[in-house]
Amino acid sequence: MAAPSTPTIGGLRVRTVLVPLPEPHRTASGVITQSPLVLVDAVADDGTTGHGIAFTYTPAALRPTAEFVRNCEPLVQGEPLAPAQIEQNLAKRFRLLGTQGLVGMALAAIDMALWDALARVHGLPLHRLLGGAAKPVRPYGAVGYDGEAGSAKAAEHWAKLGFRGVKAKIGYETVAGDVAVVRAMRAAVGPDVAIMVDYNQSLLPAQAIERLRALDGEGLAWVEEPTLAQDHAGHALVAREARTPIQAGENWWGAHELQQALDARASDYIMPDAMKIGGVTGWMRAAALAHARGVPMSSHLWPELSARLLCCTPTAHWLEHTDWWSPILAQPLRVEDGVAVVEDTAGSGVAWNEEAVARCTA
Ligand code: SMN
Ligand code: MG
Repeated sequence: MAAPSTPTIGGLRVRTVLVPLPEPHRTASGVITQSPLVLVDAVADDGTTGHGIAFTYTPAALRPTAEFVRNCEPLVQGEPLAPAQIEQNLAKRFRLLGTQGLVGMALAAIDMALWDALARVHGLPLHRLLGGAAKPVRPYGAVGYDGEAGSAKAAEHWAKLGFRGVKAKIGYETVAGDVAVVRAMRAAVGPDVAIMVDYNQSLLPAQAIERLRALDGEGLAWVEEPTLAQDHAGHALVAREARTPIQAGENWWGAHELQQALDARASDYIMPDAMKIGGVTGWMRAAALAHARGVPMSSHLWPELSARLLCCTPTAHWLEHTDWWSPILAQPLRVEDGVAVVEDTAGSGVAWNEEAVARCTA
């Protein structure tokens, strides 16, 4: 039987939304009250449409990123719907400029939309298009920088929903503050729920080593980004000194930076961000590197897409669960009995709730 022919890319549709968070998400490095998102639709010449998301963190980057995606349309229009080949073409096209920052965010959203379209053309869920099969992926719930009582309450909320892990933002004024928050959460969730903590790059390596000494006895599943994300040597120093596993990766740009971080032994675990790592194409390269070195790999944001990608990740670890973008999605990720439900529907799991998109248009 002949395979269906590959359609060509007809064009890109680009929209911008600001999705308010139900509650502000505080970190040691700033607060997030809304999600500025660039919604990218890749339309194939047979009408099949795939969807991708760029999260720009700040509204200041929203329109420039959208504009950059629009400016990329002539570079992909009329080309075969072959995302890995398009990635190579665009990487070459932007080699002199570089593919980090807004460029990387735009290219990743295009990559996500192209893979989603390809999966839909073949009538397959993304994980099956990539040769994987649905498997249980454990999500953890997000707890903000909300003090002892607030963090314990949020952790208890996730545990009651069946989540087997919770991750809190820490980096309080003193290490005693960090320890108090961890202990309050432990008292709220009991011994069987994993607790992770995230410093969001707020410490110097020497400070991190000191704080880790106090936290090492608390049974934490990991300590995330204790110091600057791009300081791989600093992270490696902390990882060598700490008994608790170090986690990092959400701010590494592309598989090459991930490889440099692994070479530097910056982190015991890794958690690439589907956008900063370079979309589906970048994720699969990262998964291969993690596999080659036996490093457990979790995800950052993009829960619907990441759940499918973790099904194709040999060292899959935890899924970061956030529902921030659920309002604009037709089918947000469901969690049942502490496990993410990976539906067997065609695509990457991302499709729009058009009414909500219209309400959030920015
Ligand atoms: C985070 C997520 C989204 C915005 C800011 C910070 C975070 C995490 O570091 O790990 O979830
Ligand atoms: Mg983090």
